[in-house]
Amino acid sequence: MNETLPSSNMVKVSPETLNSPLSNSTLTTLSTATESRTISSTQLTATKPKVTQAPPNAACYASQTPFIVNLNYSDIDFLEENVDFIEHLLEGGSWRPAQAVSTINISIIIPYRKRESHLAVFLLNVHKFLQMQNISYTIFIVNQVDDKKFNRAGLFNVGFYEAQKMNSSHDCYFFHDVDLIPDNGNLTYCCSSDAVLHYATAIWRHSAPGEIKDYSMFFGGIVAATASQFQKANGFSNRYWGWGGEDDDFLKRVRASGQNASNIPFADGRYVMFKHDRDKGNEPNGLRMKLLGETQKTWKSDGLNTLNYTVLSILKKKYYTEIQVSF
Ligand SMILES: [Mn+2]
Repeated sequence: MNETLPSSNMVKVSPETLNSPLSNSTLTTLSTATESRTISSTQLTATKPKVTQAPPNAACYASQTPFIVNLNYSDIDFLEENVDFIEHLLEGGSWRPAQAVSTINISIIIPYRKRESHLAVFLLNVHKFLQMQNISYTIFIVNQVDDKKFNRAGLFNVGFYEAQKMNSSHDCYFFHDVDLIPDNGNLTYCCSSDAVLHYATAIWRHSAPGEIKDYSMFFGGIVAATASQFQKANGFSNRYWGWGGEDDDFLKRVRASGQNASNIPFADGRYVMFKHDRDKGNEPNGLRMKLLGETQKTWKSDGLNTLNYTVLSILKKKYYTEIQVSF
């Protein structure tokens, strides 16, 4: 069951809690963390691979508009009647600015199953957040409608493949959880040709505002890649059913394919995460450590090139394009 949304529409984190960016951030290649992971940077060992933590390029940091995260909406129909920027959306949750600051065209890919209240809050905030940046984008909800265990990584692959078919001009893909809401108007969504980017590095929980956790040693939540970077890594693995491991696997693929991984700085990658119980059908994957041990030899023959799924329908809704898929 999802947590009740607060009546206040503003939850702000004080800047003081964000003024200590990490100088020595690393990413793990094997994670034993649960969803409430609280590992600090000092607990990481020197044997773990270092990841650069620099802004990918200046164009990614152009936005200067304050952004106030709004957690007040839980009903998608309510948005339609009350939120003016929704009117300017094109069919299927696309938007193009009148005066684009760049030619960037972003696909936001959301793996999804039965999270209606999170989706409403996500749409309210992320449409507004992206429109402030004057970039073209489309939001894709990849809805797993079968009864199998949830396959977050497989849904990312499906979303990438289907989004490419629909919009071949889209060249920047955000692989984005539905329960992470951006909380920094200066954070701009873009891809870097230098590295696959990990965005959600500083996460505070909706249930515990003010307490910011450092996720810069992980590669989950939100990552951004160009089409060619994603293809070069052969996408995500299709073999992770249930919770855990697929994000670490993706980091291994990025590296195995000779590419860099980079963190958005801790001071910038701020997100709100909704607390939620374990979803039915997304129980921890007991095979994940075994699978992670095999990535190095299996990544070329498991991924985008072995994707097997059925699209039941593609619905161009007002706020998003929904791809209903079964594996
Ligand atoms: Mn979650």
